[in-house]
This record gives sequence, C-alpha cells and structure tokens, in this order.
Amino acid sequence: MSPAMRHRRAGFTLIELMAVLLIIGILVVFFTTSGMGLLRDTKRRQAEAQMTTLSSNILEYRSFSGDFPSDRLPPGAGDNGLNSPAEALYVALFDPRYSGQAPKLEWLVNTDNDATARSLTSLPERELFEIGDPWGNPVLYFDYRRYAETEATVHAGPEGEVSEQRVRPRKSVKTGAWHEPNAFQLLSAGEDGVFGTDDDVANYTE
Ligand SMILES: [Ca+2]
Ligand SMILES: [Ca+2]
Repeated sequence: MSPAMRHRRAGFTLIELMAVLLIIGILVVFFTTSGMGLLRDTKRRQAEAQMTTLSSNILEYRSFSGDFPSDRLPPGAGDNGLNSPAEALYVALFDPRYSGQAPKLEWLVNTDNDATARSLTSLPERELFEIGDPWGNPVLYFDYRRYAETEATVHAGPEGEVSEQRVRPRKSVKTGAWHEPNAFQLLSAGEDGVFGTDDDVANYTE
C-alpha cells in the first residue's frame, strides 16, 4: 500500500469514527430524555397510587375510631407550626392504640426536622414525621371539620430547594364549594414541589 493510500484510509476511518460518535451521542440524548420522561411518569403514577392507599387507610381509621383523623396535633407534640396537618395524620395512623393499617415506613419524611417531647407513636423514634410523596415532600392532609380555618405552613420544594409554603384546603374552581366537603383532602405538590400548580396530585378531581 502506498503512503498516499494509507493516508486516505486513515482519513476515512476518522470520518467513520466521527459518524459512530455522532450516532452514539444522538442515542444517549434520546434514551436519557425518554428515561427521564419514564421516571417522571412512574413517580406520578406512584403518587396517584399513594393517594388511593392513604385514602383507604383513613377510611379504615374512621371505621375503627368513628371519625376521620384530626388534622391538629395532640398536646405534647411540640408543634413548631410547620407541616402540622401532615404530622397530625402521621401521629393518628401510627397511634400505638390504633391497630389498623399504617402507611409504609419508607414513605416517612421529616422536612422540618422536628421531634416530639414525648413518645406519641408506636415507632421508637421521637421524630415528628410526615407521610412523604414520591418526590420527598409532605402529603398534606385536611380534615373536613376545619377547612375554613386551616392554613398550613409547609417545608417543601424541588430537591434541595425546600422553602416555606402556605397552603389552604381547596375549593372547586367550577362550583366554589370545598372539595370532599364531608371527608378529607390529601394534597401532593407534585414534581415541581410547589403547592397550587398544575402538576399537584390530590384525592379529588377538579
Ligand atoms: Ca416534621
Ligand atoms: Ca405542584
């Protein structure tokens, strides 16, 4: 093979290599993007399934104790005014006197890092947990008895950017009436970690 031919051959290989790298690059971008989309869909489905499970836990609680759990913390909880309705649901469903189905332990989060002064639940930890959504933010719980007077301050946000958000029970945009007027509302801030945006997940539909 003459030196000129070897040179041409080397040039052709380089073009082939660049073409292969380009194709690999396109494939990586394609699969990363569709993978992220799939992950997003999976978490949303998990959040919707969690709403169903939590709703049946709460209904079971009512059939056991005669009413829905209160969204107020009991005395001695050392309430710091953050995440309180979400913590009240945790305390009710993990009450040592309650023998019904409790939510999964892996769901528990504590975005405001607080603890109770005395033991209130069947768990050994004194941490005042919340039931967390698939994105790690508290699932808010509002009990129908106090919709009008409740405003929660929640520590939530997209990963690593937790901030204080004030959240009230929701009314229907169409009718102006409370959602779930005789039961309870469960609210997740969704993927964006912000309550009140379109990606929120709830136990009711608008
Ligand atoms: Ca907490
Ligand atoms: Ca949201």
